[in-house]
Amino acid sequence: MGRFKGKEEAVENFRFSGELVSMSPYGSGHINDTFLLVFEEPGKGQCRKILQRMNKHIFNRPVDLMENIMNVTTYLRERIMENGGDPERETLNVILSLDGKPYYVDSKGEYWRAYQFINGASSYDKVEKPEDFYESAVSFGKFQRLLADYPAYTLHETIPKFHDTISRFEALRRAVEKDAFARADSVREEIAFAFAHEELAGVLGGLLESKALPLRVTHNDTKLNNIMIDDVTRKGICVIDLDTVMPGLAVNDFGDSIRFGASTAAEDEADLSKVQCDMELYEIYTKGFIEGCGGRLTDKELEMLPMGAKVMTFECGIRFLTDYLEGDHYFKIHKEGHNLDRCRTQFKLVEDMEKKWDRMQEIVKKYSIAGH
Ligand code: ADP
Ligand code: GN1
Ligand code: MG
Repeated sequence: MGRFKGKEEAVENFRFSGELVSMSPYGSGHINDTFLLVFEEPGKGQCRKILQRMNKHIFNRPVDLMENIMNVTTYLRERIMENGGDPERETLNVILSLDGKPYYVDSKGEYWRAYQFINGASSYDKVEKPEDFYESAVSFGKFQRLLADYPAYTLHETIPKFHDTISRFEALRRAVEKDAFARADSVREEIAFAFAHEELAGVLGGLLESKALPLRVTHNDTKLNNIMIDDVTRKGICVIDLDTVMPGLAVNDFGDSIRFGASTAAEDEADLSKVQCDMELYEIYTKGFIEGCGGRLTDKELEMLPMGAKVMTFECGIRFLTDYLEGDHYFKIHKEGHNLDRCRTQFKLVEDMEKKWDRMQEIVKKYSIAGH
C-alpha cells in the first residue's frame, strides 16, 4: 500500500463537497493510480468523483499536461454545447484544487487531479458486444472531427516522440545491447521478430515528414477502456484518459484501437493460440471510425488505416519488450513476465495482420467510398 500514501491529503485539497464515505483503487490502467471517491452530500445522496495520482516519471511535465487537458476539454465543451449535447457527460470535467488549479501537489511532490464521475456509463477492458466496439469507433472518430480545427501546434507534447516508432525501435536496440537484467537470452525469438520487422518502424514517420499524412490533434491511447459507454443506451458518450492528447496521426488513433479491441484475446493472454485479429471486429471499427470522422480524413489517411493498425501493434509490442528487458519500470505489472506476455500477444497480432492484409485493405476501401 506504500504507493498510495498521500491520497488523504489530496482529497482534502480539491473542491469536493459532502462527507467522504469511501475511497478505493479503480480501473485497470497501466500508468496512473486511479481512485473512486464516494461522498455523502446533504440533500443529494451519494456522489462519486475520480481522483488520480499522475505518474510523474512518465508524465514529467504534469503542469503542461493539465494545461492541455483544460484547453481541450474547454474547447470540446463548447463544441458539444453547439451540437446540443450534454457537456457534463460527453467530456471530462476537471475539479479544481482549493487554490483554483487543475491539479494539487502533495507534500511529497506527487501530482493529483480530480474529475467529475461520469454516471451511468462503463468502460470495458474487452469487447463484450460488437456494438460497443462500433460505438467506441464512432466516439474516437468524432473526437477527431470535433478537434479538427483546434490549433494542434498550441498543445504541449506531453511525452515527446510518443508514437515515433523509430525512436521506440532504437530504445529496444539499446535495451538489448545493455541487457541490464540479463533477460535478452530468454527472449531471442521476440528480439528476432522485432528486428525482422524493423522496416515497419519508419513507414508512418516518413509519410508525416513528406507531408503525405497531416499532423492532427490526436488522442494517442485509443484503447476501448478509454471510452465511457452509456449503460442504458449503449452509446459511446465520452472519450477519457486525455494525458496523451497532442499532435499526432489519425491512423495511429485508428490503429491503437484495433490492436487492443479487435484482438480475440486480452492484451496479456498467455495462450497465444487464442490471439488473432478478428476481421469482423476490424470491419465494425473501420465503419464506425470513418463515420465518426465525418469526411475529415484525407484519401491517404484512409489508405493508411491498415498500416496504422499494424504499426501501432508492432510499436506496442516493442515497448512491452523493451520494458521487460529494462526490468519492468514503465508499465505496471501484476505478475512475473507480464510485459513479455503482452509483447507476445502484440507480435502474434502483427503476424496475423500480415496474413489478413488484403482483407484489411479491402474493408477500409469499402467504407472509404461510403464515408466520402
Ligand atoms: P489510466 O491512464 O491509468 O488508464 P484512466 O484515466 O483511463 O487511467 O482511468 C482509469 C479508469 O477509471 C478508466 O478506464 C475508467 O473506467 C475510470 N474513469 C476514469 N475517469 C472517469 C470518469 N471521469 N468517470 C467515470 N470513470 C472514470
Ligand atoms: C498505457 O494508460 P493506459 O493503460 O491507458 C500506455 C499506452 C499503451 C497501453 C498499452 C502513457 O495506456 O501507450 O498503448 O498502456 N500509455 C502511456 O495497454 O504510455
Ligand atoms: Mg486508460
